[in-house]
Amino acid sequence: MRRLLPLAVLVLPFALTFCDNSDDNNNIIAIGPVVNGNVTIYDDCDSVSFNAAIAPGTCTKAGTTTLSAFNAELTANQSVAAWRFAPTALTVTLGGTIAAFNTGGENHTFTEVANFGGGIVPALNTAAGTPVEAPECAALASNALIAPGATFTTDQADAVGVEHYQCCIHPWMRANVTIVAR
Ligand SMILES: [Cu+2]
Repeated sequence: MRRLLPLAVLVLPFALTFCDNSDDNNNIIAIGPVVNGNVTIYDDCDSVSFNAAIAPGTCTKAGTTTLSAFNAELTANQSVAAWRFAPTALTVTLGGTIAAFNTGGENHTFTEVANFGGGIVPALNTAAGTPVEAPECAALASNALIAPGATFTTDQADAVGVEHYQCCIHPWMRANVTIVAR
């Protein structure tokens, strides 16, 4: 026991130094742990009818919604229920990110917008009742498309408040994210 004590005295100051550096690389004041969010992206496209009418590879899934059924529901409701984000409302802490996983068969985006608006497909915008394209969709980055099976992770939430996310292809796909202090 007598031999161990000097070693502990030597090691302890180093351990304290390491602990002290924990948040030097982060401008966000750490009060509690970062809570990130998860969103699942859903659609139900029938690959046969979608690929025949739009383009090969448009839909990679054997869903149950044919293109004509999709168009009929969109015309009737200005949205198609199976094309959605879940959840549509979630909370993350300051500094947190949101991982949006595409479990559907089509490309989608998870794009932060100041105000919900239309996307990049005029015909879908008209049918959805959002004829004016959101500026963030007009300026969509080439890597914003989330392929089936892929996950898109947002940047860190940098202010307390509510952030709006939408799909820039199917503009009725929306989520509100509340950012709270850590
Ligand atoms: Cu979409």
